[in-house]
Order: sequence, then structure tokens, then C-alpha cells
Amino acid sequence: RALQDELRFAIARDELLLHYQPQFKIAGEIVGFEALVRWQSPGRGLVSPAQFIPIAEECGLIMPLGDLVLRHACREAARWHMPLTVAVNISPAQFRNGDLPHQVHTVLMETGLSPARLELEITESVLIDDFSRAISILSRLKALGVRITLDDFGTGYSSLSYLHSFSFDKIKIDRAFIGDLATNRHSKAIVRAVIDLGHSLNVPILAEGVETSEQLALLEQSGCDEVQGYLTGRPEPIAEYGDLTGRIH
Ligand code: G
Ligand code: G
Ligand code: MN
Ligand code: NA
Repeated sequence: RALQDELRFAIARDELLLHYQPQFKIAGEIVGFEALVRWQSPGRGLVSPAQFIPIAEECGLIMPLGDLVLRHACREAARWHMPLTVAVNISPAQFRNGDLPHQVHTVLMETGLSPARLELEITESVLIDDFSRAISILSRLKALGVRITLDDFGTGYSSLSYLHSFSFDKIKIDRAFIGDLATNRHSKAIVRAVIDLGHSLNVPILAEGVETSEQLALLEQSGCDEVQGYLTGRPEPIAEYGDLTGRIH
């Protein structure tokens, strides 16, 4: 309750900010950034989204919060010197309520960001909720020219039928399988199978949560397309990546 009220004020007082984590081709070329929201609270310090996103989802604040994140990310990316992609996480609640394609269209118009530079990261749970509605929303988003990424793949209710029903532009293997990639032969087998599956479907695979050069080498051997993780770059204010984006603060 208290946190909920604080969060409501935080949105109004502009205490939310975005950190950006770089995503790379396995050979090293930068592809883009994932926007990750943070709450700079006067009382609590820097609060993780793992703490406040679930609360925002429960009380409906995810709608204004999600709009703010999308708007900020697109506005910021439109100013980058290089035409890199920006990936924005979309909560299942944003999918269920409101009109996401209309909202995305409006934000693209207002910010002038090229649709091809925006990637929306969704999880399988949106497809479970209301499958046919979700497919219709995804198709409308695709028609705008934005890219759709399947996030956290391999956790939750991974169903191969989802990959059959919709052409995702990218699949992110959940970091749960990357963490013990070097030590757990099951994780290694799963990661290889997902990469092979992606290639058969013509969908690039990004491994998230890459923390060691050993993991990176194994991913490269397995033919993984892209990587993201603490090894190659932490989530930081975009100013920290000024040399990559051409922005100098
Ligand atoms: O950045 P961090 O690892 O602390 O994020 C924790 C969780 O919060 C992750 O599951 C991430 O996807 C989610 N998250 C981060 N930023 C956003 C956002 O802007 N919107 C939504 N819906 N989730 C986010
Ligand atoms: O669910 P999603 O994939 O959006 O989650 C992104 C989250 O993963 C962010 O909170 C980010 O801080 C976190 N993250 C990014 N890279 C790493 C990493 O190398 N290791 C771990 N443990 N977490 C990471
Ligand atoms: Mn994500
Ligand atoms: Na993820």
C-alpha cells in the first residue's frame, strides 16, 4: 500500500529513469540496447524493477509507467548518433489492457523514431492469457514495422506452438540456462537445441545473462547470434555509453 502510493508519486515527480544494457552480435558488433527502468527514490535509493514492476502490475500503475518507459526510450533512441535498436520490455498487463498498437504508433509519431529501430520484448505469458487476441495485437504491431522479441524463452510455459503461430524477430534464451552453461550438460544441450531451433525457423537467438568468457566461447561454438550480459556491458545510464551512441553529456 505505502509502496503503491509512493510509486504513484514517483511517476508524477519523474523519479523513474532508464538504464541501458548493450546487445552485441557474437562477433562483437553492437546491435542495440535494452531499456531497463529504475526508480530513483529520495527515501529508498535506486529501486530495482523486480521490486516495483509487480506492484505496478497489481494496482494498474503499469499502464502510465509502461507509457512513460516507451516514450522515454523512443525519445532517447531517436537522438542517438548511430541507428541502433532500442528494446523495451512490455508487461503482460500492457498487452491485456489498452490498445498497445495505437500507443506505439502515437509514440513513434511523436518521437520520430524509425519503427524498425524499436523492439518490443514480450514473454510467453501474453500468449497464454488470450491467444487469439495476442496474435492479433502482435500482427498489428508488426504492421507498424516494429520488431517483436520473445523474452525469457525456456522458462514459464514454453510452448513450441507459439513459435509456429507467430514469426518473432528474435528469441532471447533465459539467463537461467546461461548461468551454468559451462558446468551443466543439460543447460548446454538445451541452449544448443534452442539455437538450432531458431536457425531452422530463421529467427536469430540472443543469449542473455552472459557473465564469463567461457560462456561466450561456448555460445560462439554453438552458433548463437547475439549476446547480452555483465561480461559485455551492464545496465547503465546512456551517458556511460556515449562513445557508442554519439551522445556526450
Ligand atoms: O534490470 P533488472 O534486471 O533489475 O530487471 C528486473 C526485471 O524487471 C526483469 O524481469 C526485467 O524484464 C523487468 N523490467 C525492467 N525494466 C522494465 C520495464 O521497463 N517494463 C517492464 N514491464 N519490465 C521491466
Ligand atoms: O527479464 P529480462 O530479460 O528483461 O531481465 C533483464 C534483467 O537481467 C535486468 O534486470 C538486468 O539487470 C539483468 N541482467 C542483465 N545482464 C545480466 C547478467 O549478466 N547476469 C545477471 N544475473 N543478470 C543480468
Ligand atoms: Mn527483457
Ligand atoms: Na529476459
